[in-house]
Amino acid sequence: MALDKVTIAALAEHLETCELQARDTLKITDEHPGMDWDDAYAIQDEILRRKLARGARVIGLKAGLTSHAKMKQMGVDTPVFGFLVDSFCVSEGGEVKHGELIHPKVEPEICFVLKHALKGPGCHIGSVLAATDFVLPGIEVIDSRYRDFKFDLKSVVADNTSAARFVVGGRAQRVDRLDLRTLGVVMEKNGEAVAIGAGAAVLGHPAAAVAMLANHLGKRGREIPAGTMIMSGGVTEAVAVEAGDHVSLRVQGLGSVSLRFA
Ligand code: OOG
Ligand code: MG
Repeated sequence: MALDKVTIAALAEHLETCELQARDTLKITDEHPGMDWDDAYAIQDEILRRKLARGARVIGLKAGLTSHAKMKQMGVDTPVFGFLVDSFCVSEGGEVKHGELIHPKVEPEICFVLKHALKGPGCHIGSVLAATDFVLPGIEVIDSRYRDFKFDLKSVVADNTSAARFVVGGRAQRVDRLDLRTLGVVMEKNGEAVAIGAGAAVLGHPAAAVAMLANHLGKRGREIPAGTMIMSGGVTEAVAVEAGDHVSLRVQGLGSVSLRFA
């Protein structure tokens, strides 16, 4: 760790205030170039601690930057992990207030719900599939607190990987009836297809993103508990949205899910 506790708490407060007040900021590594990975996750943990202290509940976990399209869009090269709390959750077909966010973008995701806990190290696609109860489609609304979405990996980890809102729904399916690599994904904005892809865009197989998350947590002595919902990361580039936009996602065999921006 390169940062002390006071600095970590101050950066967490700063980033969370930007989130709650929909204000942007410059990436925090500009002021703290020596910040390391442990500092970045410690800031994210402190943001979670602040939310839990105000009564929030963790209702899922996320992997991000798991597809080449996303890595290329953001100019980075490693997946990152974050948390989802109840206040981020939008009901199926529900409304997101655009004014509560800075510059939201939407991305199509394949979501896993576990029936057994997963503990790394050593998790792989097979262990993830064996631990999965079902998969379902989800739209993640990301909203980097950094100006113009300009960040590096440590800054985005500290900012809880741009997590802001999400919706899951459609038709949940067991994984033994699906080939998650060839699963077709179509996201539409106002009735027009804006993102098209297949499951394999996520690390060759979306379950690999969940295995990476389990192995990442394992290094920190943690696990993914049974019952956890995990978003495996945007299949395509993220798409910017404005107030009035309607976004729907159809995933082959998994039905569709939607939300709109007011
Ligand atoms: C970081 C979050 C990326 C994904 O699915 O790739 C993410 C960002 O692009 O702002 O959630
Ligand atoms: Mg995402």
